[in-house]
Amino acid sequence: MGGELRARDVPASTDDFLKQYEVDDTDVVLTSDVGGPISDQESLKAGGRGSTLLEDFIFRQKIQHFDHERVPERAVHARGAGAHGIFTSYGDWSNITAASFLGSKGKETPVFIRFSTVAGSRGSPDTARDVHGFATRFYTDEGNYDIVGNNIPVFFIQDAIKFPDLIHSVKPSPDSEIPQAATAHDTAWDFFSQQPSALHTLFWAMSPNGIVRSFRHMDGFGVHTFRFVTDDGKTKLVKFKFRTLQGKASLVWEEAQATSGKNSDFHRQDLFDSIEKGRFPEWEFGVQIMDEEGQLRFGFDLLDPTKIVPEELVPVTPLGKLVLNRNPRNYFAETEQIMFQPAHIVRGIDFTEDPLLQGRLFSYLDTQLNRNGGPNFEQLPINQPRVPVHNNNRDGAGQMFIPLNTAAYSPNTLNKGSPAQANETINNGFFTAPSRGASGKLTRAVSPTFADVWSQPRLFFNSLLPTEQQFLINAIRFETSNLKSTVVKNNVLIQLNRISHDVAVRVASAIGLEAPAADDTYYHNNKTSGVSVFAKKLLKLDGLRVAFLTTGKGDDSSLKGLKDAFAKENVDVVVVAEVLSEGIDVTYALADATAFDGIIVGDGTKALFSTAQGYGNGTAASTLFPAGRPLQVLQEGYRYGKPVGAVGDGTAAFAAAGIKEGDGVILQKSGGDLSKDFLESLRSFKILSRFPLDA
Ligand code: HDE
Repeated sequence: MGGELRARDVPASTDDFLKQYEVDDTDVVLTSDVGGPISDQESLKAGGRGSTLLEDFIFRQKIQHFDHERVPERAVHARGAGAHGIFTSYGDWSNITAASFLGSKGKETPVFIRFSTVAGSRGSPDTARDVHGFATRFYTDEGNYDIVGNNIPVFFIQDAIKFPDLIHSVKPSPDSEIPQAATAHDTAWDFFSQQPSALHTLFWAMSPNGIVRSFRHMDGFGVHTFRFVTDDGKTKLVKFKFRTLQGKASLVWEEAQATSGKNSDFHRQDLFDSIEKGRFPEWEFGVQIMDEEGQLRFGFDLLDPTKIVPEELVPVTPLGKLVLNRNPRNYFAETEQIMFQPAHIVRGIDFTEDPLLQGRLFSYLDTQLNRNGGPNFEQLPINQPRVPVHNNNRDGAGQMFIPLNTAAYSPNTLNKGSPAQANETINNGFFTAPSRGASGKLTRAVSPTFADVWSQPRLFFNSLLPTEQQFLINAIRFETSNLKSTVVKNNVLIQLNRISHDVAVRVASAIGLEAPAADDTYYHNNKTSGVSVFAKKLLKLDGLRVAFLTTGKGDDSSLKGLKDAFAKENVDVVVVAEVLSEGIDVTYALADATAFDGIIVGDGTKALFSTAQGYGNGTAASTLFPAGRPLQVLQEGYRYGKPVGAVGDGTAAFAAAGIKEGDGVILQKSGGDLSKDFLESLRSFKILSRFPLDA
């Protein structure tokens, strides 16, 4: 055998591997599934008015295929969107890992990322408050490598055996199937308050990190500690991070709720449109690198997935950049059928003993078998590696290939010992880090090193801006206000009180209960960076949308200049008027504050904002539907913390809306240009000073 391992006839390492599977239905004749031309699309009946015949194979084939169109949706993370891209390594990282995709500077590896929410079903709204999935597949030249991570760096539980309990508690109630894609119900908080390992992740989810502006505006994390292994067997512990190069941004809760109704595809559309317009979202992929020795040295256990390693203690080493640059061509074939597994690993990367990770290594294969009805799902185009596959796995439902080797076992002589074991001359095989070992008495206990689950939620809370802390408290107030059980509510207060007496008191005041007396066992004043959403300005404004509210009668001489200035930053100006016509993008009937990141009122619009057109007074002008929509868009945009601006007599709208001068209220001075100030305000994204803090 030479170094060349020949496989199925698939092109290896092509950028666009999937092309060979694409089907173009243009200028062709309709056929049956087995290729016979179909000339008539009516069903076969006994007489013009007669019954349909069982004999009608064309009818049966079409309907039967339709009846089987669905596969089970993912048990969790059912709602999602994905895209193709490229990972480029910044360097040769063979000093820390043998992973080939990190083997040289500039090396490119195709990727597919699927983003998701966790609790909702496949048709649930995108802007539900939730942890967000961030699952990345690297189609490396040594096989597929998946990092099946989230936008929140920690997880609710420390042992995989509790996963069904967690998910049963957050999913809708088994009797009514309510609420969809939400944790604001008794079972979820019953679990969270009985299982305090959930608190840290819960705090992240209740903060702005749980209601991201888009998938492009969030980081991704591998969550568990993994191992890097070099060719000569040296190992390091690592934590993975994908840092968004757009910058982090989030919605506010009321806005997220309204968006769910106005555009339940909000995130999916943002991702798709950004890529279609060539504004490719980017992330920097990096690792926190730690020695194997002293795994408890930070005061917590590196195997505990409810802990972050603060970046002050171990900074992130950037390894490469990931760019998403192509949308799927078929949602089902690509995004729905991609089947990630934490066990999809490549040489140079190894697992750790984190009990959550260990359980996931079983669960994902099992769930794929269930979704696909057999073991050949890796043969689906989106799942195939970009390198040849050779082994003695055989048969099963939907086998797509024709294996020629009749000696489908190993060792064999009849096929010259092939497929042969990889070795140093013919590829290197996987290897388990030589540092790993196992010993100890069998036990079903949680490791005592996992016990403190309160200090890090406090670290998280301490590290937020005051307004973000307020958002978090308001979110817990919202969720707990929905609870019926006083026992659950009190249990929640007991847990919150272990993190912070202040938080417990502020939540208790809203739900009409008393917080317990302060319990300062876990109280401290430490802070860390990288957990806040709004502490840093956006790095890029790509794909943000600013409404320009106008009459559509051409009163707006400033519009062209504004559009040009915004286009330089890839910000879209969406012109809103009463009637669609040349230069008008949407009508007031369709426009809603949730669709925009900022709002500018154009010149000549005074009449549009006349309070005489307000709600309920029956004096709507002309076709405006419903009455007062322009005012409503402005007021709600302001309330959701968006920058608002006015040109010329557009300032009259502010008086009508009750908006006073202040941060993020940008008025065009005579002869001036508001674009610079407005763009600067967009970079802050939300005007936090508009949101009141508890006294
Ligand atoms: Fe998952 N998880 N998970 N999970 N998970 C699934 O796999 C599971 C966990 C994550 O876009 C399922 O293909 C168990 C942590 C993402 O296709 C299932 C445990 C993290 C996705 C499953 C966890 C994740 C999934 C459902 C506890 C972040 C979507 C369908 C041990 C590090 C991937 C499927 C995609 C999906 C099981 C915990 C992330 C049932 C048992 C921790 C991003 O196999």
